Parts: sequence; structure tokens; C-alpha cells
Amino acid sequence: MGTIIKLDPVTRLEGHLKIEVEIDGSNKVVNAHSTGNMFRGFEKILVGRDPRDAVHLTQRICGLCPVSHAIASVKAIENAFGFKANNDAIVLRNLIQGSNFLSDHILQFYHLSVLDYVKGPEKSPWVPGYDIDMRLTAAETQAVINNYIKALEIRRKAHEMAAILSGKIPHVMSIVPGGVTKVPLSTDITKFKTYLTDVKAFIDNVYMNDVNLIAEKYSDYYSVGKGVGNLLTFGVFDTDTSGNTLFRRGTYKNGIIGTIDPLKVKEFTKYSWYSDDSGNRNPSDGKTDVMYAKTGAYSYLKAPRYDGEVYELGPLARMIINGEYTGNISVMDRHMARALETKKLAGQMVIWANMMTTSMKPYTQLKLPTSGVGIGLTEAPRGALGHWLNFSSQRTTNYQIITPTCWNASPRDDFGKMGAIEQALIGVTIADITKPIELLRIVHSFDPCTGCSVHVIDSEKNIKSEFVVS
Ligand code: NFE
Repeated sequence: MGTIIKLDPVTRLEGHLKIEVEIDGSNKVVNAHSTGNMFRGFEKILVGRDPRDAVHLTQRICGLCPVSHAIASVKAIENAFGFKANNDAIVLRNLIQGSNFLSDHILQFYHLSVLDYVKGPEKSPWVPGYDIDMRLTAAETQAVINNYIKALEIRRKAHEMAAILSGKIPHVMSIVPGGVTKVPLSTDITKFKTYLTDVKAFIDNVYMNDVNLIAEKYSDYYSVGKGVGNLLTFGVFDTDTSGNTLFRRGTYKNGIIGTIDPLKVKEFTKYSWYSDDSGNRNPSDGKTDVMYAKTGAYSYLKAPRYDGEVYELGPLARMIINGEYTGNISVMDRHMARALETKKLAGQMVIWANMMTTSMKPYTQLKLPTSGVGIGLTEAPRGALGHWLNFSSQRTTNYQIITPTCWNASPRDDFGKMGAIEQALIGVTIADITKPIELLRIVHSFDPCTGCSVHVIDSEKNIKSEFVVS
């Protein structure tokens, strides 16, 4: 066996992810394992409850993408109820979810990734990181660091946009089965548009410039972290009540765009800490029964697959499948596609914002049926998100969630195929194995969130996480 490098936890991402790679004599990665070290358990919490509770409970999976969980959940519930939200609800939901996307993509670039390319000031919160291979000039570095600070203020404005229409963020209140409970006041509309103008200007003039600068200085990263090459998206931002979306759903394999059949989604558990009976199942009939210390297993993430194949998810998948991005698949393509998606979405949000009126009627009271089966497919910032619901006697009998990071950071499946991040790590050469910045750059380009994929509580000590800050 060659030398092993462990990053545990990988920092500057949400949740606790361990990455372990094996390198050969020339420091080239020849094997990789991605491990989610925590159990989420929301599927268990929901069983036995009123199915409408899922909208609020599943948002607590994560503070970064709660709106997408709300959307996936209401879609699953409304699908089971045989109801379609009206156009007013669609516009307001898009504005709330879109605000969350803008905030989250800016977060990913400035606060979770940029320090892989730009040296932060000494003795500051800009650590941990590896300050090697930093290629910007002193003046460029200072400008990007200034924009890092500015991005915090811009993210606050994007958050407030979501809160204006939903009561609060994270974990929005106004998105419920039947539509949206908030009708905007004229002051809300004015405030929302003012913030959107500021956020859009930052995206167009600052974020795009900084991504272009980094892409230019690190153009070799257009050839690093290519990975599996298959892309998948469930589509997002409804444009009508018939299921059409701004970003349409689809797959990309061998250069060909395909359609999505949700029945072809299956989760595998041979290498995951779940019972064998929890694997090889479509989530409509899914199981999430923990089996820690299972021989050969190494992650609390299951291995979701589409038609038996590994797929990469995220903004790059959405942009390529929609013909909005003509590049390839790599570390830098992921950053570039994410930035271009942010720019496109901010422009679209101006159109939706202009559709807001004080006479909108976005809510319809629904009656809870006795039983139902529903699927809610949308996109979170990090990629395709699905919620699957079954209920009878007005109580949830099964609820399964597959998050984008579960796909991207998955372990091997039953056929031994590595997950998308694992595959993207293979082949990269590490210049200094004491500072494996190449690994961080590859992993961060996927914007993983292990908090979404898994959650934990220590039942004896009641400790959620421990950190050592030096
Ligand atoms: Ni915790 Fe999430 C997004 C979801 S990632 S951020 O985007 O769902 O798995």
C-alpha cells in the first residue's frame, strides 16, 4: 500500500467529512475514500407524524439549503394530495428559493473556497488552510480579501430578501402545503427590490470578476478533478403549473442529454453503515436502518445511483444540461458554472420580483387526505434534491430524503463504483504531501455539505461536535 493522506475533517464546509487518499511513489492519488461520519436520522423522526409537519422539520436538516428542503417537501405533500400550487405561489416560492441560492453560491465562493487560492491575513479567522501555491499579486490578494468582507454584507441582504417573503431565514415559515401564506406589502416589494439591486450588482461586478481572475491564474485547474463525467439534475424554479422549470431536469452521459425517470434512482448500502435491507431500493420504498461497524462499510452516506451509474450533481450539471455552459467538467468549470448560474438567476429574479403585487393570492386551504404517496423533486444549491413520502391514516409511514451531497460524496456502491468526489480525486498529483491543497481544491469545488447528508448526536454525552481552535 502507498502512503495514505487523511483530511479529517475537511474544513471550510458544512458538517464533518473525512477524505482519505492513497498516493503512489510520484505523489499521484491512486485510491480515495469519502466518509460521512454522522447519522442524520430525519427519516425516522418523521414516521408517525402528520405528513404536513415534514415541511418544517426537514428544513432543520441544514441552515444552508433549508428553502430547497421546504420546496421538495411541499412538492411531495402536494403531489400526494393531488394539488398544484398556483402561479402566485410559484413566483413567491421562486423568489424565496432564489434568494437562498444567491446567498449560498456567494458563500461557497468567498467563504468556503477562495482561501484555497488567496492567502488570508496572518493570525486571523482566515485559517485553517494551506498557504502554498498562492498566485495572486499583493494588490489582487487585498482586493479579493476586501470582497470577502463585502460578501458577508451581500449575503445578509440576500438572506433578508428570503426573510421578507417568508418570516425568517433559515427555516422559512411561509412555504406550506397549499402555497405561500405571505402576501407581500408594497413596502416588502420595495425593500426586496432594493436588496436585489445591490446583490445583483455585486454578482455582476465583483463575484464574476473575482472568479474570472482566479480562473485565469489557476487555468491548470480546468484539467484537475474531472471525475465521473456523468451529470444529473432534477430541475428547479417552476415557470408554470404544468411542471416546466427554468432549469429543466435531465441527465448528461457521454455527451448526450437524457430524461429523468425517478424510478431509476436507487440507493445502495454495501459500503454504508446501514443494513443490507436498506440498500438496492428506490426511495419510494426506502429504508434507513443504521448498522454501525458493518464489515467493509465506511460512511453514513448511502450511495445513490441513477440507472446503476454514478452521477455528479450541482450548478455545473444544471448549466451544462440546460445548454447554458459550454465548458468541460473540472474544478474550475464547477466554480465558473456556479458563478454564471448566480448571474443568470439574479437576472431572472428581477423579472419575478416585478411580478409581485399586493393582491396576490398564493394560498389555498387543503384538506388532509387519509392516505397518499408523493414525490418532491427540486434542486438545492449543491444539486438535485428529492423527498419521497408515503402516509396512511393521516400519518407518515415512510419518508426518504436524498440530498445532493449524498450523491457527490457517496462511498462506493454495491458494484464497487466510487462516488463522484472519490473519482474526481483519482489521478491528481500532490506537490507537497504535508500541505495537500490540491485535495482541498477538488473537494471544495463540489461545495459539499455533510450536514445535509448526515446529522449526529452522541446519546451519552449529548455533544454534537467538538472543535479545537488553535
Ligand atoms: Ni447543507 Fe444541502 C444543498 C441539500 S447538500 S446544503 O445544497 O439538500 O446535500
